[in-house]
Amino acid sequence: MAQTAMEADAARAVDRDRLWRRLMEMGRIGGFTTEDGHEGVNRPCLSPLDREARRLLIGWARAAGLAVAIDPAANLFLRLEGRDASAAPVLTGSHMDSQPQGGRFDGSYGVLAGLEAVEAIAASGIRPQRPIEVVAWTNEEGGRFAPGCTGSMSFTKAEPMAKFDDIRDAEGIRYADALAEQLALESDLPSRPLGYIPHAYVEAHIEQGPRLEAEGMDIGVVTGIQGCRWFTVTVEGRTDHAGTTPLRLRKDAVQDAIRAIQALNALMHDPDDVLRFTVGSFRVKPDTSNSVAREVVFTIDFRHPDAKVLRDRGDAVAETVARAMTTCTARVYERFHAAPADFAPLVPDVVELAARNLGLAALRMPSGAFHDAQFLARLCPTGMIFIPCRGGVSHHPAEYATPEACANGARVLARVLCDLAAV
Ligand code: HGY
Ligand code: MN
Ligand code: MN
Repeated sequence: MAQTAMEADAARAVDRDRLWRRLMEMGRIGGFTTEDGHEGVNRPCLSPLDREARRLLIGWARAAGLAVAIDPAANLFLRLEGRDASAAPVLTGSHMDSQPQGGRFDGSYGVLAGLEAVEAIAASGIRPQRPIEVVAWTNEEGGRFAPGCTGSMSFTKAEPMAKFDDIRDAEGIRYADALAEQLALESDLPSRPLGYIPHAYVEAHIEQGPRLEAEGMDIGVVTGIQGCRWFTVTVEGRTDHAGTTPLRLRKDAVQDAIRAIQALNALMHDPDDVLRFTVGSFRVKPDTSNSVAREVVFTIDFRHPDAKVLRDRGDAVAETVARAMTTCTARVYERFHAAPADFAPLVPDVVELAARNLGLAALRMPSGAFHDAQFLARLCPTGMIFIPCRGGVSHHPAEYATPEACANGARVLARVLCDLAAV
């Protein structure tokens, strides 16, 4: 049978309702309903909720005849065997962990669309030349243990896994201990060594931005991912009585932290609004209204598609903070640095052709959000398939994509996987 005919069969075999049922069922693990009726998800990585979600996924995968395995970073693999079992697999997938105020689609969609596409390929009677694997990466979000992408950075050797050992969550639990617990509780799963070179990697994901919806497009053909740098700034002063201490004698960590953020706003100013600069966490100690703050810890999330801007402005963060101090001292620690990733044309071209063969409107575009694909791109031909999400909203309980949009992405993915695994 001709390749394109097989791809068409695989896309037709995608079961829209089954994918939607699974997305909704998965969304109930760590799910919550907001006062205004949105269905959010709070599913931290390496948690009992994460393990519950993985067991649900494993059950579906095994029922579909896929082989399950886990690596030392707790990355979870679901494998459809190929005619040549020794060939480098085509890899697809995403992540199962969410932001604390996350949605039902960020990450989960890419894993479940991958499972759906692989099941559709098998159901259409295609035995791909290469194995196809669906992966659920550990800790993409970095919500519990910062930074994110520790699973894919370990898999791709972007960083040694041991580098993450002593990261602590808000309760003081070490990443290494949470990982060891996950591996122990999933010790019934076949284990495999850390890392291999995939033949190619393709990840389906909601856009997490407004363009596809605004431009009436069905599919985003992702061409690359902007760079991202995360910093933690610690401003140290001295706590004093709020009623008796004259301002001229204070070492007020909040006031100097505000000065530092104002100076960083100036550093990061971009009249073209391409640069992204976010202070998302701002923690004060002792955090009482009648004591002068002795410490502020705030985070910086800085992103830009241009490597030079990312380097020049990012490298100026520490001195900008230091210059802003009047009575306090400051420490700046960089905890994440993902260079901009430009995808080689191979996979984006296959994605665009698959969308066109399905009669879907496709738009070539970069990703503003980071993804595990950013690290896979250093290892093998990589691409992403975006689907529209309502209002571009993400990292929010109101995150939503329609059943048809989800199925479209899985249909494109099924064709792409067939194509990439054929030789
Ligand atoms: O933060 C990000 O860009 C991703 O959604 N975790
Ligand atoms: Mn994501
Ligand atoms: Mn996310």
